[in-house]
Amino acid sequence: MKITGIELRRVAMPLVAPFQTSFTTQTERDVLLLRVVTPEAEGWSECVAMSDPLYSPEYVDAAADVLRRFLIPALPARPDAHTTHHALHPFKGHHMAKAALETAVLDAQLRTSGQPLAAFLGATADRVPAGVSVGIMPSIPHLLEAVTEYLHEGYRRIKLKIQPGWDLAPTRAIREHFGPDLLLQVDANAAYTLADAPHLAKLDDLDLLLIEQPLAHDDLVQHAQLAKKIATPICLDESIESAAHAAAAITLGSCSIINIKPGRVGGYLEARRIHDLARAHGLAVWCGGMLETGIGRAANLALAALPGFTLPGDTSASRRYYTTDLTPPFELHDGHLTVPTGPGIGIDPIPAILDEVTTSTEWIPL
Ligand code: NPG
Repeated sequence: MKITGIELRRVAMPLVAPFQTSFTTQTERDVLLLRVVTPEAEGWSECVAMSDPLYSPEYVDAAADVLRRFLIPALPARPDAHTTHHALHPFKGHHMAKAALETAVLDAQLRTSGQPLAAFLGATADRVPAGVSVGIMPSIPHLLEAVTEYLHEGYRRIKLKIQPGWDLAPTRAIREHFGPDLLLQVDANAAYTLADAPHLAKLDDLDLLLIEQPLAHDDLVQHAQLAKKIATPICLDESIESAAHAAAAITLGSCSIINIKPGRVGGYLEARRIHDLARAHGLAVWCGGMLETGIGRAANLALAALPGFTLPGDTSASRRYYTTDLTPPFELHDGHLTVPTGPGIGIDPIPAILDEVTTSTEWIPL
C-alpha cells in the first residue's frame, strides 16, 4: 500500500461535565487525529495521549513530536499494519503514538480490501455490553444521582473512580442503594500504596467485580503482594503496556483480570496478543476507554467483540462524554453498543463537525 501523506490534526472536544479521577479533573479533551492518505483509501485513528503526562509518561504534544520526527519517517515504503508494527518496534516506549500510526495504516489497509476491523481481529460478537466510568463526585448524593441516571440509560456495569478519602463510603453507598445484582467495580488509577492493604481489604465485603490499578503504574511485584492480602480481584490497566508485561503479571500473580486499551499497549495487534495470552491462562479481559471520540470508540468496539472480552468494558455511548461527537453518535440499545460492520473502523468523521473543533492541522507528505 503506497501512502501519499499523513495528516496530524488536533481537535478540542469539550466534555459534557468535568471528569475527575485520582490524578486530574478534565473538562476538555485535546485529541490528536491521524489521517493516512493512499490512492485507494483514507485511514483514520485517534491517539489516546492526554494533554499532561499524569496517566502515563506520554502526552499529546510528545506524541505529535515523536510521530513527525521518528515514527512516520520510519514507515516502510509500502506499509501494512504488520510491517508498520515491526518498523516502529526499535523505538522505545511511545505506545500511544505508535498505536495511532499503526491503526491509521490498518484502517486504510482494511478499507482498501473491504474488510471490517472486527473481522480482521477475529471478533465473534455483533454487539457488546456497555459499562460506564463514573468520576469522583462532590458528594455521595451527587454520585447516587449520576449512577441512577446511567442505569436508567441502560448501562450494564458501573465503575467508580476512587482515591484516598473517596473510596469505602461511596462504594458502600452504591452497593447498598442498588443491591447485590449491580455489576460494580472501582478504579484507583494508582492512588494507593501497599501500606493501604488493610484499608483496601475493607472493600472485600462489597462483592466488587474487581479493583483496577490500586498501586503504582510501573509496579507488578507489589500488586502480586497486594493480591495475597485482599479478596477483591485485582485488574491491571496502567501497568500493562505490552504482551510481555501481561506475561510477567500472570507469572507473578499481579492480577487476575486485564483492562486492555489498544492505545496504551501500542495498537490492536498487541491488544489481540494480550487477549490471546490472557484467554489461554484463564484471565478475563475487558476493553478500557480514554474518553475517545467516535473514531477511537469504533475501533475499540471491534476489539471488545473478541471472545475473551467476558466483562463489560468502558465502551460507553458518545453522549457520556460529548454533546456532539466527531462521527455519527454511538448509542445504547438495550445496554449494548453495536459493533461497526463497514470496512476498516467502519465509521467516518463528519467533515463540518471536524472542521468546527479543529485547532490545527499538519500535512506530512511521504
Ligand atoms: O469511558 O472512555 C471512557 C473513559 C473510562 O475511566 C475511564 N478512563 O483510567 O481508565 C481510566 C480512565 C482514563 C481516562 C484514563 C482518561 C486516562 C485518561
